[in-house]
Amino acid sequence: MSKKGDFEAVRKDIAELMHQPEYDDGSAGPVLVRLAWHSAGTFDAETDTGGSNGAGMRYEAEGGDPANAGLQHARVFLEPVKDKHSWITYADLWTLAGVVAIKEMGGPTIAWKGGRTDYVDDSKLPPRGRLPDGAKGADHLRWIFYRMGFNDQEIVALSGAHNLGRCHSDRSGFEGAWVNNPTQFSNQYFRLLLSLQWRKKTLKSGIEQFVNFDEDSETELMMLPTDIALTQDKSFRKYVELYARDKERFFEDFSRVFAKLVELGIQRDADGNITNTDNEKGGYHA
Ligand code: CCH
Repeated sequence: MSKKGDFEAVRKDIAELMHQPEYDDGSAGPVLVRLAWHSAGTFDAETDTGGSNGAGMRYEAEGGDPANAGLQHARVFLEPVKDKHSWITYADLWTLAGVVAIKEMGGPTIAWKGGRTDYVDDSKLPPRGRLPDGAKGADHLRWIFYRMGFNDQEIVALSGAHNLGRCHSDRSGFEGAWVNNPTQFSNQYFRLLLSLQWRKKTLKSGIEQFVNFDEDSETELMMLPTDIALTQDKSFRKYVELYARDKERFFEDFSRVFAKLVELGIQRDADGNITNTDNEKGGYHA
């Protein structure tokens, strides 16, 4: 048990659980990043509902959303950290784990503040369908991400997280990894989007994705229809080109936009305390 508020101790323990030789590509990192993103990516600016505060994914209404299939693995990885530092809220733990995982996998430092609570306000619960559907196109991406308050450049920067991890046929139905080294954060995803020829492939399940056979590694890489849409839409493509040629710029923009993602729906006072949640009902004051 660490001292209440000792986020450094929590960061250290998250970093230590990253190495998981039996799991996927040997790292818990990618699925932790996806957990952070899905916990926050339900936000709707207009109704001020959804977002990471409240850690609603612990409950069936949100956790059982098919879009969240597989994220129980991430939550299970983090359970020993929660046991050890029981003062931390799940809402803080999940978002912090994403930030730590990105750094551990060679990505940028991302600003992060604690203070989220685990109090679930039923009136703020997001309905299902708030997360993006990989089978769709550019209009769908805008519809989903504009709702959270992101612009085209931010959508492309965030999509660069697909440098990490893979698709699982028993989770989303899609199959495979986007890049050859899916536990190393880089701008490879953008470079491959532009440099390889992607052809449509229909999986046995009937699901369509894009693939390229990589001669060097003798593995088949994949892209979702939404990934390919980033190269077909003029406004999105500009930023795919920028991030493919300028890794530093991608790291900077990704860092800023991921920090914004995990703060969606959270208002803070000058001291950093969250002001728009019922702190009396649980949680930790920053
Ligand atoms: Fe994603 N993502 N994502 N994604 N994603 C999947 C996996 C990961 C979409 C669909 C999918 C973001 C945006 C989108 C990660 C991070 C981010 C999968 C496979 C699908 C499908 C799931 C499976 O089968 O396990 C779509 C559509 C969008 C639209 O923009 C954003 C934004 C982020 C983070 C900033 C990461 C990481 C993974 C890998 C997870 C793993 O388990 O390896």
